[in-house]
Amino acid sequence: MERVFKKRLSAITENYEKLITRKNEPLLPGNGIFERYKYPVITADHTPVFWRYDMDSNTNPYFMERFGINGTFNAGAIKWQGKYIMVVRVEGNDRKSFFAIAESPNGIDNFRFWDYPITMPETDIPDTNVYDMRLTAHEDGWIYGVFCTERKDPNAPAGDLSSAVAAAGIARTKNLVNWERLPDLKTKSQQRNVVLHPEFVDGKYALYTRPQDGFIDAGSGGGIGWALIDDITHAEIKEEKIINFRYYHTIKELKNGEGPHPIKTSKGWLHLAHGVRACAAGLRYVLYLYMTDLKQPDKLIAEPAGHLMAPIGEERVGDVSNVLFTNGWIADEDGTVFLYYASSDTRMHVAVSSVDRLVDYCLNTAADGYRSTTSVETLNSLIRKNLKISHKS
Ligand code: M1P
Repeated sequence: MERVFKKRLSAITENYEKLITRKNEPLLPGNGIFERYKYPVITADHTPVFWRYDMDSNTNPYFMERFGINGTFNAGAIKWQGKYIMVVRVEGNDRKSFFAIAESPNGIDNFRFWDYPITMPETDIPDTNVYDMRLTAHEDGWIYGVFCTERKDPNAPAGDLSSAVAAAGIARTKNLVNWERLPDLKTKSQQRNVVLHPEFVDGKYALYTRPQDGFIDAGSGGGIGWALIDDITHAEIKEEKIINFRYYHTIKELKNGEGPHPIKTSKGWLHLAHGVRACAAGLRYVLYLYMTDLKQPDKLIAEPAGHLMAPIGEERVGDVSNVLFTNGWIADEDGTVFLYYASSDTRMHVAVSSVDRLVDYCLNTAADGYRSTTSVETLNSLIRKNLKISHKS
């Protein structure tokens, strides 16, 4: 038996080290807007062997998994003490998600989890499931984590075991280890995809919101909202307005949601979001960009038509297939942008771009005209321009 234990321990540890230290490579030439990378940056197999296995041969003679990890996805991100940090949504085989930190020296590979997951304090009403944390290093000096806390709907009729209520949980930290849990965001509707803006606006905290009719259905919510908050330690939405609307026959017809907090650029705030539409295969989640005014972060100034990224290849398949979702990106001092995205609620990937390139994409890509005819007009003007250039040369 000892032989089985040792053989499996050594094979699994060896595979794990190989995976963690594997060099990632850009997929070139790409589309000029960003480069995808060949390998996912974090998968369930990246979680430490000592999380998944009891490493004592007396209590685990077969060296079998004792704590299965189902997925590692929807990670918040931050550059902290020179390291690229992701706060990953780790989901166990028991369907419960929790947060755990993985760090990399370069942002594209060698992500390694810290020894322990985050112990997130609870409010008086225990969370059933927590997920999708957005990290904001706020100008008040705290690092905030705003995430979805899901609980069973207390008004669900007897026998209904799936109705749930989504709210925004708020926590803050100075060291990413010890977290202070603040009261959940008070709001009239259910909320998911709530994000804290990094600066005060009119002396107040500002939140991107996503009002929704039910746990799943964004319904009459209208799109990505905006609300100013007097006191983050007792956050309450008194007024909320929509700043990024949903439209018929677009990539965000059914739902949308802010990704990570926007990046401040000289031309305005650069926003990354997800959009959802329905099709015969189910829901299709894609990523898109938009920009808002530098002085008025709630005023839309540009939005290219359609998606920036949609699921391709292996990204299309997973626990919830046909989904790209993002809640983390890092803008480096030199303008490089590491865009972290999850595919199909299963694994994390990186795409690399720059602030200049993403702003160029936003400001110089045609907006949606909402009709086939307007798309053909946009294409024709590009073709005419290009053919003139090629006739000249
Ligand atoms: O399964 C896809 C995503 O669904 C939800 O996103 P949204 O609220 O926009 O529909 C979230 O549960 C998210 O975690 C998940 O990735």
